[in-house]
Amino acid sequence: MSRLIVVSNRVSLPRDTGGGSVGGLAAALGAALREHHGVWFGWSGETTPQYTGQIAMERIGDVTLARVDLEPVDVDEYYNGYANKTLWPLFHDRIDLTAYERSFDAGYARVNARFAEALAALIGPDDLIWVHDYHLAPLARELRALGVKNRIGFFLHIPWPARQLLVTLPGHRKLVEALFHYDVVGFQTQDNLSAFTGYLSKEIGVGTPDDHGMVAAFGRRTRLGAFPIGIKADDFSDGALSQGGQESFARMQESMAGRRMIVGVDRLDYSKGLEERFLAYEQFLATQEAQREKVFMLEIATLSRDAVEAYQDLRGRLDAIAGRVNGAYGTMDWVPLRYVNTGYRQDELAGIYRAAAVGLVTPLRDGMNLVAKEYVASQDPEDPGVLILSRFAGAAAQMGSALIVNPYDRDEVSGAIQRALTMGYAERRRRWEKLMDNVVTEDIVAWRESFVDALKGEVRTPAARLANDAA
Ligand code: ADQ
Repeated sequence: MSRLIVVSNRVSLPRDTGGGSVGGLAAALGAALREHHGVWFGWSGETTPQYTGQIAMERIGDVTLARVDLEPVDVDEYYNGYANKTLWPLFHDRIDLTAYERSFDAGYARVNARFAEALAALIGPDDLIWVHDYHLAPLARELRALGVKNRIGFFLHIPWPARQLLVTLPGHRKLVEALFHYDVVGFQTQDNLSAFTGYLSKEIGVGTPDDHGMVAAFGRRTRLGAFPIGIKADDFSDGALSQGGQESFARMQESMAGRRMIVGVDRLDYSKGLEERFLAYEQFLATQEAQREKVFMLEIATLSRDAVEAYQDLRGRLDAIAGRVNGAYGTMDWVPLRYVNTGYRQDELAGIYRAAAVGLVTPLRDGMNLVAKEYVASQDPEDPGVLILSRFAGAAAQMGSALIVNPYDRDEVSGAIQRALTMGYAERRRRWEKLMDNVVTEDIVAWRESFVDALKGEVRTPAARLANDAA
């Protein structure tokens, strides 16, 4: 059996998270790695004054973690720079926040070349290599230059931007060309895939992919597909009933004092639409006087990328809006907007989700958004809450039974909150059942199996919906 080598910017098995949040991704990849006696390679998260290329190997059961330290300048230019100040904002349609600096470009190229060199030494002849996300787009090209002939796949967790935005990136063609060194390139949604093939057609003059999603460009052939990521549903449905889940549920119930809760859970990121969400909630409080003191909103936003200015600015604005809303509407025993920057364990989150009558998930742009799926999976089937979901989350393509909103439209979001709070039981249950059906069927196992099958060269439908469907 061939080994699976997973490569991502950071390497973190659940064990590493020190009791904080355990990403579903880490769990899912962990399972795939165990099955394939795999290796997980990436940055350790640590810096060293001078890059050595030394790999710290650690074996946990059947999985080997392989981590390298980076220099501080790498973290500035590659991670905080090209990844988080150039590609992240651009791929989330924020060209106003996108910084183009030559040093970032050079740092990105340097770290990818260093990763390739370190990784190449670990690769055996039959190994499958699965590279994750925008930090590492050029990795396959670097590996090929070192003579690596293995099958290599790339999955993009974030959206692929419209051609009109992508072409503002100096070197956009080089970035796209790099992806053609992979055997498989996977996107979250058909829309993202169409944006990619749209770029190929207009900028490169390449035709539509064939029936297997194969497309030829830059002298190479690659298979394109949409592989919508899911969650491990029972982590949340069972998690809500676990001891930790029940405790956080009970704690919420007690603090609610008979009021109903609207919940949001996000990394504190401008793509998540938190500012717009707070303003829509403020509008709801202004217009639905009868609901005041009967509901409250809990926003749990963990700090993220705090070294990047745009994140610090956003944090300041959110603090100000939360203060204003609570100052204007709060009473001596009612805080309308509870806003916390704490991270919670997965079981605790499940209990919180279950206690909420409304899940408010309103990103301005999101590759998928797993919180929407986690909220659904955590509900009590006999008394489920209502999901309000942005049309700009990748998840909206699968979750049409949510109340779908335009997060920029305060009236619409405020109206959807009122509709969710007043929805009749039959409709609430019907919508939830449809959503839950999708969350359970198109789960994280389906996602990784369909991608790994494609990487092995096997075509599986419908899980791996291939590029020709998008045409
Ligand atoms: P993210 O942008 O991080 O992921 P998301 O999909 O919502 O977005 O995943 C966030 C994860 O972190 C969820 O599992 C959530 O439970 C957890 N989390 C968030 N806040 C937390 C808190 N306060 N405490 C504990 N846990 C918290 C990127 C893309 C997404 C895509 C995923 C997976 O931006 O679009 O869905 O990758 O591909």
